Amino acid sequence: MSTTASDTLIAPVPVGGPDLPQERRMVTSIPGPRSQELLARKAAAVAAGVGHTVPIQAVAAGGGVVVDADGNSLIDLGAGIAVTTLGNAHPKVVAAVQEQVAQFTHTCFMVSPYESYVAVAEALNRITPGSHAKKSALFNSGAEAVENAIKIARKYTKKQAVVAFDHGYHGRTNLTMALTAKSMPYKSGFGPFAGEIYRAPMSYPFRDGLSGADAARKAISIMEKQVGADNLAAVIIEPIQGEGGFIVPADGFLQDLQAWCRSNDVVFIADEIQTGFARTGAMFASELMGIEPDLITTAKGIAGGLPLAAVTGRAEIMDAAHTGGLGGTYGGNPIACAAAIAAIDVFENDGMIERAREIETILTSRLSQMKADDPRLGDIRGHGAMIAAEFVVPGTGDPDGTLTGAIAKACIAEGVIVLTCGTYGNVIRFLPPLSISDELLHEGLDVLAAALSAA
Ligand code: PLZ
Repeated sequence: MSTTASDTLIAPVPVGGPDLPQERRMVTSIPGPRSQELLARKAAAVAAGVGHTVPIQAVAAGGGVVVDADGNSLIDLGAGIAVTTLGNAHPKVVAAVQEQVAQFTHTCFMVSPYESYVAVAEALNRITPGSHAKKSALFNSGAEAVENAIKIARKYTKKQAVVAFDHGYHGRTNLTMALTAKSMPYKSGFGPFAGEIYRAPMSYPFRDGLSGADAARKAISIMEKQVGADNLAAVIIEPIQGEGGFIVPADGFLQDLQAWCRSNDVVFIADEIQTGFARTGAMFASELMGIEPDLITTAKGIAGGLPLAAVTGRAEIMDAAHTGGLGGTYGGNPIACAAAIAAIDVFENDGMIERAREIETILTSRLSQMKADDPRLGDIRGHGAMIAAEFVVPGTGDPDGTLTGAIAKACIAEGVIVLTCGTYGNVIRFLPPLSISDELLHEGLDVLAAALSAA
């Protein structure tokens, strides 16, 4: 009798969450037979445009690992792109979701309001930077939050233009594609894009060598000369850029932009979708950068893995949209809201900010050591559990995307999930869940170091 991959299923699929064995365990090469089976079905059934980075069939995750259907246990240095910040299947999130799903799954907040949506709004108004009066509105995805922040800013200012930045990423919907900088793979062939979007240069200390003040002057000159403050509704920027390469602007850049926005009736929007919720060693990266945005968009980490997003900001701006002008069938779904209340409690009370800082120390010291020994490592940067290594061609400093891709692939083959980013694809980003142990983090970095020397 012939055996198929399905027959060779490893003993029962483990239950996810922090009780999963915290180990890197390779029982097959990647992808193993069961994962290959799923990937073949994916290729046949799922649109080709939806890619994947790690060729496995995930069946459980928690702590600092993702387990696949073949029994491999991979070290998770990606957290599903900065989503499972407090750990996958966190027990408090699981309990909150189980309780809510048995109570009611949906009423539509715009039809019959419920308490958890209001409680999430209250929590966001309290924990986002600034002591001014704030209000919030809830949505499903980061892109949807960004769309709504722009709608609100336009309605409030009665102006239309929006400035986004080089290397910026804000989503894949039509308006957010226009805001996103990188053509391939996010925009290519998908135009025409939304109008009245302009782009300004980002402060990128490793590549532009400019002070924050000089970089801000360049950006402000474009806003004044190419757009005009009289036409400009909003400036939107990630306080630390995510997909664009974990670019940390020079000191003072964001403060100068914000000051200019304040004196020109321009809404300053911080997109904290990737940086939010303890990720950077502060509840929000804006705190690290010394800014208090007028509006802030959040998603990803907000609800422990459930889809939820928000716009939070100055009450007078948030209230500019007329009743009925904001919303959506699922926005602020009760299950996602229950998860967010549990998640925010963990972020505030279970030492998450401190843990992000500990992870920063481990990541930056190990990576700086590697950089000292290897000129292909051009720059190590970031904050908290959001740290990146930028790879270059020694001598010229040109971006080395080929090397970066090869290293990432080698890490995944050895059971370490790493993600790349950057306009030139030459950045490896580390976004571990804060629930990862020091031991696993070090082991992941050992694998990276070996991949680097072998490359
Ligand atoms: N703004 C700053 O990081 C999402 C996208 C991955 P959604 N980043 C991961 C991919 O290839 O699609 C993101 C972000 C910032 C907005 C978004 C968009 O959030 O929830 O993916 O819509």
